[in-house]
Amino acid sequence: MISTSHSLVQKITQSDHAATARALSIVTDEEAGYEELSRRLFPFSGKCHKIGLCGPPGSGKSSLINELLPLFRAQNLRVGVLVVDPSSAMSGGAFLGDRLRIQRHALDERIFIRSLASRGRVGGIPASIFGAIHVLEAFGSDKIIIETTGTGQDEVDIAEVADTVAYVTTPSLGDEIQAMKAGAMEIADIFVVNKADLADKDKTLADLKKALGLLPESTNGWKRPVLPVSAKLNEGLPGLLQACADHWRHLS
Ligand SMILES: Nc1nc2c(ncn2[C@@H]2O[C@H](COP(=O)(O)OP(=O)(O)OP(=O)(O)O)[C@@H](O)[C@H]2O)c(=O)[nH]1
Ligand SMILES: [Mg+2]
Repeated sequence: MISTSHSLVQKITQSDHAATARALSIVTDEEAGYEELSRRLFPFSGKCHKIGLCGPPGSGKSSLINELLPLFRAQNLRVGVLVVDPSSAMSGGAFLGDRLRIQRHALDERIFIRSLASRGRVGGIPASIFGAIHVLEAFGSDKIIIETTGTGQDEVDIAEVADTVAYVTTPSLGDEIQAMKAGAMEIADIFVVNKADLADKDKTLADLKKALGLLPESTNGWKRPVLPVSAKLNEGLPGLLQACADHWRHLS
């Protein structure tokens, strides 16, 4: 078993997609040997920038990832994507949609995409996400994007997992801002109003900025930007990428 995980890790570091997929199954399903594998993966951890995209179902997180991937690739970055899959908690084809939307990138050898079953609550982030991240770090990811509907009330907080948390809302969810859980407001480093091609965008932006004004200043001096974007029209994406990079620089 020891030699198996040794050669598996070697292959992962050579960006072998099959080995990476195999290792992800071992750590997320806690198959035999997962502890040994996790131990061997650990030295690769901690260097890569983890970006969490959270927000209500249908706000366009997967669509945004789909548009962000080519921008990361243009910067010659290697990217891992983990989608916390709500379809195990809700019936329906939510993940199928994600998959169809994102899968054209799966042919790119510098991009690795994987879904993880959510546990318990809808969008609840499974503890196995930490192991999955270690695998994608060994794969050489410069960025790991984690998509989840979960925010601050889940088994694992997205803020515990990601360095940068972007909260994605939309104009059509305007009322949601009033109802937005305090946790979600507080953990986000970047606010994204997607579907800015829709009417009501200005009201949503204003509501969000007002709500943010009521929050205490972030302790580390970071000013949380509110960014209108449209995944559909491919507008505002470079600004979102820049905000993620700025936040990462701010942290380090
Ligand atoms: N008008 C408009 N529609 C969009 C935009 N971005 C995404 N959509 C649509 O919104 C719907 C949901 O998009 P997804 O990307 O699947 O949203 P999601 O947040 O990943 O959804 P879940 O994974 O189910 O939580 C799809 O029908 C998209 O085509 C946008 O910028 N403008
Ligand atoms: Mg999605």
